[in-house]
Amino acid sequence: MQQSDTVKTTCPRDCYDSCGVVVARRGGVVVKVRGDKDSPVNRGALCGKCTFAYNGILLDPHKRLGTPLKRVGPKGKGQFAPISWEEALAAIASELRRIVATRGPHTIAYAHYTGTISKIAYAFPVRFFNRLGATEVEPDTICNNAGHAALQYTLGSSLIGFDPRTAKDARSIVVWGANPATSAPHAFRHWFREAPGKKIVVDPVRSETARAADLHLQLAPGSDAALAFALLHVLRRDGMIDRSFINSHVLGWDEIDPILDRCTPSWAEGVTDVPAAAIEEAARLYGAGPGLLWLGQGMQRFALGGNAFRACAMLPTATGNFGKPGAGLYYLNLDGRVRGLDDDYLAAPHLRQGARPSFSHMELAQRLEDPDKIQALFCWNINPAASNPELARLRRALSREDLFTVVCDQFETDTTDFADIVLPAASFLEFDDLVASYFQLTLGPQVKAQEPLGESLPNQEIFRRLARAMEYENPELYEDDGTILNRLLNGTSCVNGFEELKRRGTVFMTDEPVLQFADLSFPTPSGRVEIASARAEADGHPRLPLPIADARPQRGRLRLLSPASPWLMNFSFANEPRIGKRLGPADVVLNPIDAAACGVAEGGLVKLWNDTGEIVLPVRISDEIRPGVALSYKGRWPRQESSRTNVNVLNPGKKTDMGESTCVHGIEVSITRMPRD
Ligand SMILES: Nc1nc2c(c(=O)[nH]1)N[C@H]1C(S)=C(S)[C@@H](COP(=O)(O)OP(=O)(O)OC[C@H]3O[C@@H](n4cnc5c(=O)[nH]c(N)nc54)[C@H](O)[C@@H]3O)O[C@H]1N2
Ligand SMILES: Nc1nc2c(c(=O)[nH]1)N[C@H]1C(S)=C(S)[C@@H](COP(=O)(O)OP(=O)(O)OC[C@H]3O[C@@H](n4cnc5c(=O)[nH]c(N)nc54)[C@H](O)[C@@H]3O)O[C@H]1N2
Ligand SMILES: [Mo]
Repeated sequence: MQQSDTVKTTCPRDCYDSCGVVVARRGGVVVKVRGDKDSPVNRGALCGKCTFAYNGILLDPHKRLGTPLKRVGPKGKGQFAPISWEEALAAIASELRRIVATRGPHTIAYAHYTGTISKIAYAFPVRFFNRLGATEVEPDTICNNAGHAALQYTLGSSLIGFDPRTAKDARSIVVWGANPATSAPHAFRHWFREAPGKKIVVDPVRSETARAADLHLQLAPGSDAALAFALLHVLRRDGMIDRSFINSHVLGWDEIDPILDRCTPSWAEGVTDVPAAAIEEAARLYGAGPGLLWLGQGMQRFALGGNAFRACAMLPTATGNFGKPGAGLYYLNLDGRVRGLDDDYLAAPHLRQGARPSFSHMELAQRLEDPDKIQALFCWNINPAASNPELARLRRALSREDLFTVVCDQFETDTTDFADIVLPAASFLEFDDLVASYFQLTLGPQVKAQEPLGESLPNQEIFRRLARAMEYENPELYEDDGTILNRLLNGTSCVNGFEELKRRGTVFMTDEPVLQFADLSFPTPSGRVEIASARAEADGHPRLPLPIADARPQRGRLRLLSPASPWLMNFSFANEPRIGKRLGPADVVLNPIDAAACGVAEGGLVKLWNDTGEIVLPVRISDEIRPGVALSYKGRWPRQESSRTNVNVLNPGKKTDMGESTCVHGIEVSITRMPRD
């Protein structure tokens, strides 16, 4: 009889939760994946999407890529023949050598993001490209770089947030432009819902999170900075500003102070559509005592996203909401040092000679069109032929016969369709690694529960083998996982080595909540919170945040929002049949007023269009969104859709005011009713 046992591991999806997972196996083969009841984060549950995907496509040898593949048909058609690893690596090495010798290594681009956030599989491949001298497609520009840039100026770091456990001491929790009910389902259930403080949600959509709040400010998209200034106006008027904190720890309040005079709630009502009385109420709740402010990634994806972040960061600053229990601001908890993790070394930046060439995802289509700029493209942990802007243009550029393209994934995707060589990646159930949540201050082991399916390999092993094929000699390129894990964990006090972490599963860094900026020294040049930023000014930005908003869409046009879907994980899992059944066909949500103006009924078809592209979708009518807004969730795969595209065909790839980042929630579209056929 085959032996049955269980393995504790951690979900490495790009999600705030990083759930504890228990894997049941028989004879060393995974039979069931479920939540770990000992995990303080998910307390035994696993979300619906991961339950389906981890017990479905991830274990299915017919769905997973099992061998390296070589293109045998036209680009973009996904026609391949299996080849051996030896052949694949030799073919790649020979092309890379040729391009380095003829065009230079900077004409080799690599794109990667957060298909997995486990430490080694995320970062180790970058060592290879640093050694090669290739050009990086700036990872965060597809997601959250405007917020990073803004908080760098103001706080000196965007990576140190409040410890969510301090919510027990908070009188209010403001969730501004995030929808944890979808994007952090367990944090929503066990953190947001259970926290004792008053909840305020700022979102143009009446999301499930907004519905669970005490107060929902349903603002016009892109008007966040104006709202923040009006809140500050009321806080100042009502004596809720912390002057002693400002005097000791803030630069530039004196310059903001006179601007606040005109930022009355009634002025803001005109700019944001939030009733003045609701602004008064929100200021009263936030000003009442220690409060937490979560700035979501959704709220920096528009033209003035950086300015909006700087404006919102003034709220905890003006009220002294730092360095004490129940207080703080959170964007992402990604600073390895907070957990004692030495993760700066993971990508071995010293292997690079000179500056790191890079460009924004917003330029990917345009750059790939030009053979003088880009000769080869590598993708791993990312599916840009579904997730990037300017989708039609990008897919045309990816069709270039002379663009040598290598894609590493677990599945055939829209991006593998364009590859010359496809490399099969192992799943998180098939190798050891380490997962650090970007919300909770936890660490979790990723533990090998079975052998990789087929001939698939972990990212790190693939790039070790590629380094060998290139005959590179740097030892960093061959460092083994065990050594890396030990080095990473050396500085942590919460666990004594990887073996102990494997036994314990998800652990918190400390027993008590960590205080954000406990010593009230901020990692800015002045050591203070820099509302007025000389660095921003030197980079060509305004010295101060400004009380401004995105222009409203032109007459007859709508603002298209495409946030996270509860059933998809970014652009992953769309190929899981049980998820497809739950999702049904892609659609667009319109407010009854906009649906009536367009003359479309529930289920009717509309064309969404602008100068960049068009897509036809069925309509769902709901007042969960404001008039003037259209909503269509992200994550659809063009190769599976009857339209053969997704909403990213409408995204012109405009850059945010800071960080050259995505404006995906700033897209404007016209809508036209389509006849039924
Ligand atoms: N319209 C619209 N578009 C958006 C967004 C939006 O809000 N609206 N959001 C943007 C944001 S925030 C993001 S982060 C991006 C995300 O977009 P992507 O990064 O493209 O999507 P993911 O699904 O995270 O991951 C991509 C691939 O990684 C693969 N993968 C998983 N694990 C591994 C592994 O261990 N090794 C390898 N080699 N591959 C692996 C998965 O199978 C998947 O195909 O999309 C952006 N695009
Ligand atoms: N289930 C699931 N979970 C996910 C993901 C997923 O695809 N599916 N993706 C993961 C990734 S990569 C990321 S980056 C995060 C993203 O998760 P979040 O940080 O929650 O961001 P979004 O889902 O993009 O958008 C959140 C909210 O921002 C609102 N919003 C849009 N425009 C504005 C605006 O102008 N102002 C304000 N105040 N709000 C606005 C949207 O209506 C939406 O409800 O989630 C992660 N978790
Ligand atoms: Mo993201």
